[in-house]
Amino acid sequence: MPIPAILRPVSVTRTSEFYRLRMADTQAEIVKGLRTTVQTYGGTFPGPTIRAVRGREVVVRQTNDLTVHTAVHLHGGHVPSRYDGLPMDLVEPGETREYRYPNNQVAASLWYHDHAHGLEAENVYRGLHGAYLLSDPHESSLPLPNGEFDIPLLIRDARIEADGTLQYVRPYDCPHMLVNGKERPYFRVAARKYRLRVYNVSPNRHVSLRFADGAHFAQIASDGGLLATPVTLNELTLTGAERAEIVVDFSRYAVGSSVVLMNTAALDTERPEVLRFDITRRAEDPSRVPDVLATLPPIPKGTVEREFHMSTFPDTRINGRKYDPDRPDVETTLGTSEIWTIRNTLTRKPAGVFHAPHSFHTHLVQFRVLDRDGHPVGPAEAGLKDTVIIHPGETVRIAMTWDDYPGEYVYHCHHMVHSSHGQMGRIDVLPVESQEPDGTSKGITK
Ligand SMILES: [Cu+2]
Repeated sequence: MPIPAILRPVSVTRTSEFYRLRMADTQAEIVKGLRTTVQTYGGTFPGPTIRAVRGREVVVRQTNDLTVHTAVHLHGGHVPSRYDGLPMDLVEPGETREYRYPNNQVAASLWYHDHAHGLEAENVYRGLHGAYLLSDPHESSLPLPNGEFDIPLLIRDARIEADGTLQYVRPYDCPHMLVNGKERPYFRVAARKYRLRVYNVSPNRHVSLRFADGAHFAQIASDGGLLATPVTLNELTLTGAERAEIVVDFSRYAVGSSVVLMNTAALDTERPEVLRFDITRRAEDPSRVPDVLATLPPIPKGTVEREFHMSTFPDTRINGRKYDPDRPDVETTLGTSEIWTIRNTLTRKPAGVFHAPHSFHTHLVQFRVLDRDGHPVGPAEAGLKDTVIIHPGETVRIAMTWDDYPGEYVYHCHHMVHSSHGQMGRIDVLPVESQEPDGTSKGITK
């Protein structure tokens, strides 16, 4: 299993790191012995990992040397609208565009990926995705596994033909599971604890990950950062674009043995194996998982409520409408706290339909998940989130505050085949001056 290289800055100033990336086609060996043409950031599949530190700006100059439009979005990033990579804010072939990320949020496993209107699913599928690991002094001070024992796992599906061609097809025709760009790889580990940053970067599928022996592990972080306390699990479900950081202790295995990570949500026609860990050596392990990881901010007290109905048939829509970049669907005012009720209008999961759950994602903010069908969510979903799974028939409520940056943003299903077909809405965060004279905000879902 490859580990994506850490991108080196081209220059560093007192406040900022400057990076350059070129989007271009290249060839990768995804399946052993086959050459596959992919779209890349910086020539690697997936793209290189950007490491950022809270309080230091990251500036990325992106040059599009592909033949398709692109837009680069920092998923989970608290970023001004002009650097958000909105669907119509395109980098045309041959163009260069600078994105500036302030990194004024807590440590989190973010990722950068394509967001060009109508093309994001295919562009991400073809390779335009990479990890962006933000650290902060508090997180760095914890005794968690670090350095070579802190590893991102970018998991996704694909269809590779016998001649190596990467076919862009329906999700239930994608039998190849890739981790960091290789099909069902193995990873040589020491018999000690590892911090694994698990990403589901599949365009259109959720995964449920479990070790073949049912071993437990500790979840320490969700999309937007550390959980308050670690959560012990033996299965981890991640919908499209969700992340979880887990600490796995391989010291329970003998040197020379192996353990396989399986996807229990694989179709009957697919192999469930995702990744094999080979325990090859002993190692010192001064790391541990503290009982208390972080102090979470208070849950926003929403003063505005909105409802969103996510439909699948006859086409993927939100509140019956398809995304129109010229139509604001929601207007709010900077600083407003809101409660959003999101319902998956499918009443049950149709047999064999992979894309029945939706993956609800908001730009700009991390939200909190209040409840699922009226029941409080478990501790793994109680931290900072930017993406949440909505199963058929379910209603999920989330709360957020639209703070710091006025401007245009989007919210959408992160099953990217759905968003590419219009399951996305536009939210305009208005500056405070535009409040109504009586002081009420324009909290109206049109
Ligand atoms: Cu969807």
